[in-house]
Order: sequence, then structure tokens, then C-alpha cells
Amino acid sequence: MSAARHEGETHVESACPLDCPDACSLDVTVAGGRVVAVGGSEKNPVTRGYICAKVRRYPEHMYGVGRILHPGIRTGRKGEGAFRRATWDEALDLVVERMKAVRDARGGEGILPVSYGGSNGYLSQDTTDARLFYRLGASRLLRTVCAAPSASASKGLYGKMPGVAYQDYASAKLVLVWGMNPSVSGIHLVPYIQEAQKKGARLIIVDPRRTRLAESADLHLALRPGTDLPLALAMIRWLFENGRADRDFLAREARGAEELERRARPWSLERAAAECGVAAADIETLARLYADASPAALRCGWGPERNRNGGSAIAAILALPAVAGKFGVRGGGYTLSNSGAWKEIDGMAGAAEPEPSTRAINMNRVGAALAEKGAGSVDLLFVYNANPLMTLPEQERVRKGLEREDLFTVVFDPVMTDTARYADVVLPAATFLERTELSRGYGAFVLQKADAVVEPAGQARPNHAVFAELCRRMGVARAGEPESAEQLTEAFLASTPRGADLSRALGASGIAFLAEGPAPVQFVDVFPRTSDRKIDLVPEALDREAPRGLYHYEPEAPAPRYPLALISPGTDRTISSTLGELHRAAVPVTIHPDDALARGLQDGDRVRVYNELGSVRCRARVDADVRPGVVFLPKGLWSHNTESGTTANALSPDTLTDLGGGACFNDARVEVERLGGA
Ligand SMILES: Nc1nc2c(c(=O)[nH]1)N[C@H]1C(S)=C(S)[C@@H](COP(=O)(O)OP(=O)(O)OC[C@H]3O[C@@H](n4cnc5c(=O)[nH]c(N)nc54)[C@H](O)[C@@H]3O)O[C@H]1N2
Ligand SMILES: Nc1nc2c(c(=O)[nH]1)N[C@H]1C(S)=C(S)[C@@H](COP(=O)(O)OP(=O)(O)OC[C@H]3O[C@@H](n4cnc5c(=O)[nH]c(N)nc54)[C@H](O)[C@@H]3O)O[C@H]1N2
Ligand SMILES: [Mo]
Repeated sequence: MSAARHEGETHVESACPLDCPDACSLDVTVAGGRVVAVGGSEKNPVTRGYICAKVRRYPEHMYGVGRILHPGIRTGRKGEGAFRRATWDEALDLVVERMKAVRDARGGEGILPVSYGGSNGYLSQDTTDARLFYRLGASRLLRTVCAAPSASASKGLYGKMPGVAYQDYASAKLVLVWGMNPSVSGIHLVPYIQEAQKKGARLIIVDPRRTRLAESADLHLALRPGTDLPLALAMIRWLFENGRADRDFLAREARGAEELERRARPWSLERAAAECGVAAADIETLARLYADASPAALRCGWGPERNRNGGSAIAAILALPAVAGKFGVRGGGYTLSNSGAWKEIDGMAGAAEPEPSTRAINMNRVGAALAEKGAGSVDLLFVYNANPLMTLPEQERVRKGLEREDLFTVVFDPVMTDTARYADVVLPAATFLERTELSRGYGAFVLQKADAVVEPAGQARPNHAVFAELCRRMGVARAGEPESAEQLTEAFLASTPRGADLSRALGASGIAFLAEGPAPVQFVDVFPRTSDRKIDLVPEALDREAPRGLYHYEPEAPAPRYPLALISPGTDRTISSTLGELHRAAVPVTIHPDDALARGLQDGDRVRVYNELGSVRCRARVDADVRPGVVFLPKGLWSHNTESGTTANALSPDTLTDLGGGACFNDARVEVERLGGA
């Protein structure tokens, strides 16, 4: 649909594919062949016609100074960001020559593709790119930087059951938001929570920071980062001991309840309180309010997963609605991610061929992988859909790797990221408004397809086209394979049982609803997708995977020189580092007044935040928003946001979570010192 509202302007519908739960439908204003404004549309009823402040600035992302308009070949030192303009042919010839050289000298495993979500749509990942790297026998990347532990836990316990829909939060009598900050990372949940509050629902927040929602909460447990597991286990023990566990439900619908009860037994309220740094009475209040309320909706986020106990913590949190018997009513149950929760679109594949069994590199360890020498070295790095220098742990190690003169780096991105400044070749990527995209958020119940709204800026090209071209030039393309956006979309839809229906809906309106009518209710309309449709409270596979068993709590390693826990959750300015070129302000580290006083720090002072891995120089913001012992420096920053050009990632270890090989960003332990100067 398009309609003119002002002379020379047209309105075109689109859908936001960015890494977010919400899946906004968009109303894009186009004038003179350029996007001039991006707003919300009513097509996705849950996103209600409004969008976040970040994506409203998307036109600046498309046409701003950071945009890469043509291929470039490095002329300066790595990191300097000096490139000369090249044609696509010249740039791709060079990439192909180096790929062939590395493959011949070292084997395909000398090539490492580093990609994560990018814009997160189906067409820009795991299509022709997978074909290229699979067929070259390149090293594989384990995409673990986000959601790996929580996905393991929700798959193990519930086989990834679809979650409580946002709109059903309005029916809840109690909303428990655990380690999530919807005010910035999925804003469309907030009005439904407020609607429930207006009708008398209680709101409880579990978060080391006083988030915007926490200000209006009935109870805020500001626990120490990484201690969600003892907190959830103490609640579970309390529920069992006080006759508040729903034993009938558990007997009928779950396996492993007795074993879970046994594993929760060591966690008295007092012991958990000491570990979590909160009052035992508050844990009891939380358990009691949760037990009393129905419907009770639990919104579990990704904050609890980003530490050594992350997988077990999420599993214990997700066990709560089962133990307390919260399912079976509208507004009752839990929400985590709906990724993989819909068999209609699960397993949709654009490059239907098996992954080869070449060596796999955990993306949290890219820094270490780049330091390998000899037979195991990575000699060609192909970065797309990601900004690894700013988003992976051990930033200084990643930087050292990118500086290697014997490493050939290709970066394919719409904008000149900090990572791109280290490239030998940069390639300009089309943004989602300049190409077709098929997408869905991971909180929503929709699939959307949107065609290009405008022509790509400069010489930018879509991912699928560039990788198809590279397949041809490397001699690994096969005749008749789907290559264009239309062919790939068809291939995706043909790979799922409901493809024909979805295709019809997408063709008619660009949006397909995965559930008909009112949103599904857990244990009424949707059930665990485990083999016997039961909840598996202590899944054997997870118990085997966790180094010391599922629900084993690993206390903090003593680090007397680095007494502060650094956390780096998202803010309302960036989506991970995407759009960060537009956010140029200096970003401070937030520290509690007690911790500031102990260090002689005042609000606005220049400080150094440091540990054995690196350091960040920035300003201090002294505020009781963070609990004592915790400091906060957001994720998604660019080098221009701090004085030192380093970010929280320079302080994050590359250790892995207990499940899923996930990132332990929030296990960073640091000290903060005052620096001189104005
Ligand atoms: N604006 C914006 N939106 C985003 C993103 C973004 O970067 N910016 N990122 C997108 C992506 S990739 C993701 S994965 C999601 C993530 O969305 P969220 O789940 O909101 O994840 P985080 O921002 O990491 O952290 C959420 C909250 O967890 C708290 N937290 C930190 N450590 C702990 C802990 O140990 N326990 C508990 N209970 N809480 C803790 C933080 O203080 C924070 O308030 O958001 C998506 N949406
Ligand atoms: N310290 C710390 N670091 C973190 C986290 C944390 O909690 N703390 N959280 C982590 C989380 S949750 C996540 S999800 C990761 C995300 O880390 P990354 O995957 O690196 O995500 P982004 O920073 O959003 O980078 C995506 C890049 O893809 C580009 N892009 C967008 N669309 C396209 C496209 O169509 N084609 C191509 N070729 N490129 C495109 C964007 O311009 C951007 O540069 O960061 C992690 N990093
Ligand atoms: Mo993420």
C-alpha cells in the first residue's frame, strides 16, 4: 500500500527486522527516491503504530557520513580507516584471489566468517553466505554471543514453547520482570504492563539496576549480578516447603520435580540472601506474592544469562511457573524468546544443505582464534552482519588480531564501523529498506515480508547477491540454486509445512500471523515441544553439559584487586552497536555513591575502569541506580563514545557460560580510579 499525504512524498509499508523482540510494522516516508522518515504502522497490532527512537533515526543511518557508498581497498595502517575507492569487480577480484590463496596454502579452515544478527532478517543470513563458506570448507562460527544459554535452557525444559503474548500481560495480576529492561530493549511490552498495573496488578523487578520500570514496581530485588540461580532456587525450595508447589500439575505435566526439589534444598532464604546481597524477607515476599497471584506473568530477559551460571539460572527461573502452577490461564506463564517456538517456521532454511564438520570456533573466543599461529591459524576473516571489535569479549585481543599484517580482513557492512577500519577490503551492504527482507521479532507472533522501499545508496548491494557472486567467482555455485530475494523467499517458505498459507498471507498484506485469533495460552493452546509434551525440569542433556551439573551454583572467584562487578546491558540509543555512528556523546560509567565515596570520586570526574584484560577511560556518573558493588557501562558503544576508544568489552573475559557456550560479559570484575584533568 502506498499513499501520498504531502506533495512529492509517498508512504510505503515495511517491517523492522532489527535484533529486538517486537517486530514493528513500519510506515516509511519516501521523497525524491530517498527515505525521509520512518515511523510505525498499525499493521502489526501489537506494535500499535509507534516505534523506538533509535529506528526513527534510520534515515541518518542510510545517508549519514558513516555510510559506505562504494567498495574500498585499504591504503593506510590497519585501524586507520583509510581506503581508496574501488569498483565491485576490483574488490571482489582481490577477495577471491586471497580466498583462493588461503584455501590452497592452509585449507578452507584458514578462512573464518564472523557474522551475527546484522539486521536479523532471514534473507541476509544463512542463505548464499552459508553456501559459500560451507563449500569452501571454512571454519565454522558458533553463534553464541547472545541467547545461547537461555535457548539451551528453554529448549531443555520446554522444547521452546511459545511464550505469553505481550497483550496478555494486561490480564495479569502480577508481572515479574526478571533481568530484562523492556523500556529500552522491547518497548511495546511496557504499555501492557502499565495497563495491568492500572487494574491493580503488582509489578516485581529482579535487576541489579533500578530500571525505569523498577521505579513504579511494588518490589525491586537489586541482586548481585550472576546470583539469579540461588534466588530462583530459594523460591523453589520455599514453594515446596510451604505447600505452595502445585504438585498435581507437576505430577501431570512435568518430569524431574523431585530432583529439582532436591537440588533446591541447600538454598534457604538466608543462604540465598547472603549470596544475592538482598534481604531474606524480600525473597520470601517475592515467593509469597508470586504464589498468591494468578494470572502471574513472568518476563525473563537476557540479563541473567550473561555470566558463568547463566544457563542454570535461566532454567531455574523458567521452572518457577511450573512449580507454582501458573500455567493454563490467559496472562499466566512465561515469556522468553519465541525464536524456534513455531513449528510453522522453525527449520525454515534458505540454503538447504548440511553444515560440514569443519572446525568450529566459538565466537566469544575470536580474539584467541586470531592469535593462533601455524597450522591452526586464521588467515582470512570475513566479517558481515557484525561489529566484532565492539561486541565480542576480550576487545584488546580481538584488536591485536585485526592488526595482524598477515591477516586479510573483509568487512561487509552498510556503515564504517570500528571493525571496518581494520579491513583490507570494505564492501558496502544494502540496508533492509533497500532490499527485500523476510523477518520476525522474537517476542512477536508474526512473520513479515517487505520489499525495497528505495534503491540502495551508492553502490551498496544486498548480502545474498554479493555472496551468490562470490560463490560463482570461487567456482562453488551450482546451476538452478535459488539466488534472488524472490527465489530465496520461495525456498524458505517451501521448506516449511505451512509455507503455502504463509506465502498467501505475505503476498496479500506483507504480514502473516502465526497464531489465529487471540494469542495462545500456555497449557491451553500450546504445550511443551519436548518428546512427551511434558516439562523436563532436570533435562539429562543439560545436566551432562553443565560442567558440575544443572543447577550447580558457581560462586564468584575471589578477585580482591577488582571488587566491582561491571555489567553492560543495552540502552535506548543503540541496538547492540547498530546505529552507534549516530550516537556520538561521551558515555559515562555509572557507579553507586558509596563506591564513589570510597574512591574519592565525584559525579563527572574522569576515571579509569580497569582489570587485567584492559581499561576504559571515561567520566563517572555517580548514581544510586546501580546497587553498591556494581558499575554499569552499556553495550553497543563505539570507540568515539569513550576517551580511550575502548568499551566494556575490553574488560569482559572470554570465559563461557555453563550451558550453550555463551558469553560471560557480566562476569567482568573491575576497579575504578580517579584520573586528573578536567
Ligand atoms: N535499545 C536496545 N534494544 C535492544 C538491544 C540493545 O542493545 N539496545 N539489544 C537487543 C538484543 S541483541 C537483545 S539480546 C535484547 C536483550 O534485552 P534485555 O533482556 O533487556 O538484556 P540486557 O540489556 O542485556 O539486560 C537486561 C537487564 O538485565 C540486568 N542484568 C544484568 N545482569 C544481571 C543479572 O545477573 N541478573 C539479573 N536479574 N539482571 C541482570 C540489566 O541491568 C538490564 O536492566 O534486547 C534487544 N533490544
Ligand atoms: N559488553 C557487552 N557486549 C555485548 C553484549 C553485552 O551484553 N555486553 N551483548 C551482546 C549481544 S546481546 C549481541 S546480540 C551482540 C551483537 O553483536 P553484533 O552481532 O556485532 O551486532 P551489532 O553490533 O548490532 O552489529 C551488526 C552489524 O551488522 C550490520 N548490518 C546490518 N544489516 C546488515 C546487512 O543487511 N548486511 C550486512 N552485511 N551488514 C548489516 C550493522 O550495520 C552492524 O554493523 O553483542 C553482544 N555484545
Ligand atoms: Mo542479543
